[in-house]
Amino acid sequence: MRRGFREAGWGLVAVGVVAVSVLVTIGAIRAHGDAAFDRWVGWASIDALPFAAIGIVLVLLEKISRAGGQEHRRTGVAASGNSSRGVEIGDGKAQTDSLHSPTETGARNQKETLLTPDPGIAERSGDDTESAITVCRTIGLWGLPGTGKTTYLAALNKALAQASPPWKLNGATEASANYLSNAMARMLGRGEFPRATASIDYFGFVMTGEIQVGGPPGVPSRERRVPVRFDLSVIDPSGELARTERGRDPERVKLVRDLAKSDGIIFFFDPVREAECGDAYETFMDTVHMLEYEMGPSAPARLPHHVAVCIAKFDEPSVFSAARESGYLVRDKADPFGFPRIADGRTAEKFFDDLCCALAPTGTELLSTAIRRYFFEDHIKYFAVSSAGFYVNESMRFDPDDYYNLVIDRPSLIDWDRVALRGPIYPVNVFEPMLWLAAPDLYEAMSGRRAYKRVEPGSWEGRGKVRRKKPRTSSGPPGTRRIARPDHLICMIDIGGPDDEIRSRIERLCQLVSVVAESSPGLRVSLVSYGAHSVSRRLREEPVNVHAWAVQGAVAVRSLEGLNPDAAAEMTPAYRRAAEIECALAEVARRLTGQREPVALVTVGARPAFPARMASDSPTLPCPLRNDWETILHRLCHHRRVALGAIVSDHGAVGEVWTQLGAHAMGAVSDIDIRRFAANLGLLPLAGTPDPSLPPERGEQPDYNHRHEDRHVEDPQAWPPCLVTAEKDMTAYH
Ligand SMILES: Nc1nc2c(ncn2[C@@H]2O[C@H](COP(=O)(O)OP(=O)(O)OP(=O)(O)O)[C@@H](O)[C@H]2O)c(=O)[nH]1
Ligand SMILES: [Mg+2]
Repeated sequence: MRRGFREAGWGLVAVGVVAVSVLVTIGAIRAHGDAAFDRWVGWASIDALPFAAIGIVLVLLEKISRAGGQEHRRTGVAASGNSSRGVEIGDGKAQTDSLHSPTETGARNQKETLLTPDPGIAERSGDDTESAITVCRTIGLWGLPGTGKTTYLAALNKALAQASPPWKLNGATEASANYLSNAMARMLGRGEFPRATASIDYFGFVMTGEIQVGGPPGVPSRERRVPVRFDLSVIDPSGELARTERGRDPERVKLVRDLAKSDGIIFFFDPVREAECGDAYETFMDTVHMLEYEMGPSAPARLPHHVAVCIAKFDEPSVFSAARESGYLVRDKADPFGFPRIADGRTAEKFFDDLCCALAPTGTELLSTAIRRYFFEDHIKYFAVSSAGFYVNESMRFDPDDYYNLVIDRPSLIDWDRVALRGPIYPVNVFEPMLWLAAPDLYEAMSGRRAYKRVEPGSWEGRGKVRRKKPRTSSGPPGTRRIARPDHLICMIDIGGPDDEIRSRIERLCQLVSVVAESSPGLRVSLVSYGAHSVSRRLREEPVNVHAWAVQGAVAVRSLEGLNPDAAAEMTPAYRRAAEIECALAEVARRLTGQREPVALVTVGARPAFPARMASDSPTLPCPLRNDWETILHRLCHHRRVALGAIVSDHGAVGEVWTQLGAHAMGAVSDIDIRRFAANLGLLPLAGTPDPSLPPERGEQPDYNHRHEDRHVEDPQAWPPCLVTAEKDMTAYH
């Protein structure tokens, strides 16, 4: 009910009641005789009736308008016009939550009442927080180690600043304020992630801002801003405490007690960790049983907490591509960066179910059902969250070919110690779970105003995807075609596996380099060694190493001789199924950026590359850096002429990668004809007639009669066809 109308009504009642009763009383006192007195009393009754009726109508109208307001603003707290008065919880009892230990708030969930803001608040557009709706909440974070709980908190401040209109986050205590400024300095300033949490951290935060509610976006006359203040107590435990192995460890019991008393829980599910460890279901069940026990026998059939289920690290290439391929992505039309996201709620829930099913062998498929079994369905909401956000390059728009915002120095899949941020963070969906838990209806008001545009599943497929076109044909006169001679020989050697195999590979490569260096003293030679990703904490990792780059042949031979197979062999146990060819290729491609000279790339080894993502038909774990050897090789060959040669161990090379790496020349370590191999790559003149077993172009006679400087003006069509560049349309990359 409008304030002016209400005040006028009550004024009328007051004047009516007071003035008329005074008049009637005076009249009655002065009345002469019983008849006159009775007449005054009669007037008194008649006059009182309409004013009483007006009063009753006003009371009823007031009641109705409050009930309407309550329906729209269910947040569990009654607000007053002054936040310093504290808040009233549930039954109206004044409440001042301790920021360092959760209070009896769990019980409050069961008797959650509706928010009734001062009716004037919503109308006072642009008001400061003096008259804000104030909400007091205890939120617990729950998730296994490394699932991104602390990073989420550290990114919250940035997420709030990004909101429209922007929000503010302050520490409610000195320790919390210090935490916020340190986390900001660490993540935004130094590009570092937070350290692993040691036990249980308690924070007190004050979130203040405004929610725009009312008409549809862009209709200012119907919009209004509602100032809001959240007093949050946040519990951030170490993920170790969620693990079943910790049994009934006192710290773990304390955590469960804290969670039991909290109003809302943010549950972190990290698909990358789950693919590696597969323990989310088991630990969820264990903790949830402890929670049930803690709530006691009088608790309702399901746990009363509100749970925001967060699919963490949505920016991880394996997670992001899964969402993209399944068509879950949307863009917020108002987002200046055009970041893709997954709509909260139903869509995110479906994606969560998909991820759980994809990880089925580990039991994860049971997790989604278990969450719905232990919490009330309308108390659960799903979010796809990225605290690190997507990388934004100079274009200041999301780039589907370059969005990963992490730099991984050398981890296994879950070794987070050496991971840093690549650029500034733009958190995606970090504010939303917190807002939903604190004030669901304000969240609905905010999210209801968003306009999403669907990203079609195929819309980015042309980028980074291979399309085939007809192989190029030679334009030069037959038999006289010149083959460009590589300026640069790049050797990539696998230094994993049995000692004697490594030794034979090194010997063979030494032989090749010596032979070609002797014939072309100006040739530059590079040496890159690679092993396998560790993919688990138990396995050691041998990273890609560049031992020599663009040096003389003799120097490269010395580097090769310096490779120590004994030391390399010591690195066992190592992952045996694959070798990090994709990372070695990425390193080579990086170093060749901007150079257009023809190169020969010789790879020595036998193991297949790590795939970019988990494949259902392959047991090999994906590359932790999500490097895709095929894409890198395409790019490498697209920008310059690359002759590809492979020398494989005697037990044979496995996988398509070797077919492509040996596109122009292939030989076995034990019986390779080094001269012929080198000639097929254009590194040596080929003696004798063309090899009839090779495609016509490969067997053609290279022409070495040109001077070294002439190489760049040769017919680009004349280079031996690289399978990769010749068969695949690279225009899609531009
Ligand atoms: N790609 C990506 N990685 C993330 C993100 N958030 C966290 N990480 C990575 O996950 C690691 C662990 O994050 P934390 O926030 O420390 O995880 P936690 O759940 O607090 O871990 P504990 O304190 O050990 O329980 C970080 O060091 C990052 O490498 C994210 O949004 N995207
Ligand atoms: Mg932590």
